[in-house]
Amino acid sequence: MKTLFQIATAALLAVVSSTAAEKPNIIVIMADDLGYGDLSCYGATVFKTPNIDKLAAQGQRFTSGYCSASTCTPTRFSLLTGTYAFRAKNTGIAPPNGPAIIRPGTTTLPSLLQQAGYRTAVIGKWHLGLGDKAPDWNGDLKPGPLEIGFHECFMLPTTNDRVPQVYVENHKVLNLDPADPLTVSEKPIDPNEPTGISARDTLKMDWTHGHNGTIHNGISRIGFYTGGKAARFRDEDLADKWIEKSKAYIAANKDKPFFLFFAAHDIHVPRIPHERFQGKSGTGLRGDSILQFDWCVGEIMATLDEHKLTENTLIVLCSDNGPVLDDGYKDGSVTELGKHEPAGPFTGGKYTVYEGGTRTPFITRWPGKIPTGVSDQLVCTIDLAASFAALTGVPLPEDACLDSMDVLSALLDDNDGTGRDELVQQDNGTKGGKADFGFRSGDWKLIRRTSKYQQPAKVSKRPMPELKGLHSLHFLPDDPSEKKDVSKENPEMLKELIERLDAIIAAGRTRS
Ligand code: NG6
Ligand code: CA
Repeated sequence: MKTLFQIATAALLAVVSSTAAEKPNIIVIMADDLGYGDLSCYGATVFKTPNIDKLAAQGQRFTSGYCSASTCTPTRFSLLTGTYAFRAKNTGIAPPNGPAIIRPGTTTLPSLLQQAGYRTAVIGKWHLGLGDKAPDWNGDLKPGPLEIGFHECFMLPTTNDRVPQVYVENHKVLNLDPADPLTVSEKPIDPNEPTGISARDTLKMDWTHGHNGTIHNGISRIGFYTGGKAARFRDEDLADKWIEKSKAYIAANKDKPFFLFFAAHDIHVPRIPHERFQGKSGTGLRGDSILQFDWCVGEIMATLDEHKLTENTLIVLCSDNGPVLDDGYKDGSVTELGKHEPAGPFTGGKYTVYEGGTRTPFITRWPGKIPTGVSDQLVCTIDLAASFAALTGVPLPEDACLDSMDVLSALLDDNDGTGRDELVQQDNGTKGGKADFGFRSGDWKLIRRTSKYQQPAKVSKRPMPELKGLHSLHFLPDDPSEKKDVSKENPEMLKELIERLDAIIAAGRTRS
């Protein structure tokens, strides 16, 4: 039984916290496969990203900003649920017919913001599955984003190298003609439909591995589909469509707090930016796609200016995993790379637990609230749920967002804010439910693999370090590129970090 004093104190605290809460618009811009070195504000010199550079100059640019995994689906799972993906089943790269991974009833970043009174939307790539057992392409595509906290969505169901090339608006495939139903399969459906193998000579972009299923827009994909012809889009138009929809969403919600998850498809394969960006970066279509992404960021910033929302909008720019060059298509990413370093000073990239796999661009801007500068605080995309809940005054349920840390002061402050002390990094985590782990603790980094096999990242002309065992230990200030295993010289530290990682895994949560 509570005493009157306790009730009065609780009521007072509630008033204090609700008045302390702020409700700026929040836009999370997540790039796809964008590496630490892919922006000129992070050291790229071969081409320039002026819009993102401007965003960074007006806010904080983080040097230890991470995503939680080195592939898309687990990072997005963790962004939205605030829980490490390795704790949940089936959080590896989602296939074309994969069901909804985040189940209705889960507390999510957008559901928390809905509680705070926000309008919420996701525009862009989803890649977290749709439907109860599988997507019902010709019916209602649910559960999906609308069942876990988004009021609206306009998106690409998985990735654009996976079938089908259609937009999903709320629960429906957009422009689907019922007379031409859409069928999606892992196996060939119609033997007469040309594929990347049977009609390889007709392709406008050849494949290097996988990606030899159904052909659409001259590009063969992962998987097969028939029908839905009127609903199919051109790859070249994706970014323009995301911007058109985002502009409309911002305009429609300019008078209330809104949350936009702008999930760009750039710079994932197939890298087919709009014709106006092709050939512009000097590093092939991969760099051209970075220019397109930069344009998108500029359009979002201009839209905020137009509606006088800039001062009242918190933007977080991040990536879903580190960079990759050849990810299945001959798109010039290797041959035209030149001296560009997609992972900056780091080793590895997408699919790896080296720093290059998860240490990625991370920028926050909120004019007047966030001082300008560079921050070395450790922050991660998984922390946005708890941090936005703290910002907007929404209490986190005990059993939700199990690994999301409130790093709001680090996101908003100039270096005196508090970031994380430690972070678990993972790969795609599909090896029988296990994952390769990176574990950063202060300046130390433990790498722990499940096998000696390490998918080569090949994102740099610099060679990957040679693997000697399942563990390695690195002291990042001396060895940012994780080339020097110092575990022999520091057996105590190695032991401590392995035990700590095991404890984090066993505890089932890290948020107290
Ligand atoms: C891999 C694909 C790769 C990419 C990745 C997902 C092959 C050989 N490789 O399986 O091209 O689609 O999945 O990328 O098919 S992610 O950024 O969405 O995680
Ligand atoms: Ca990705």
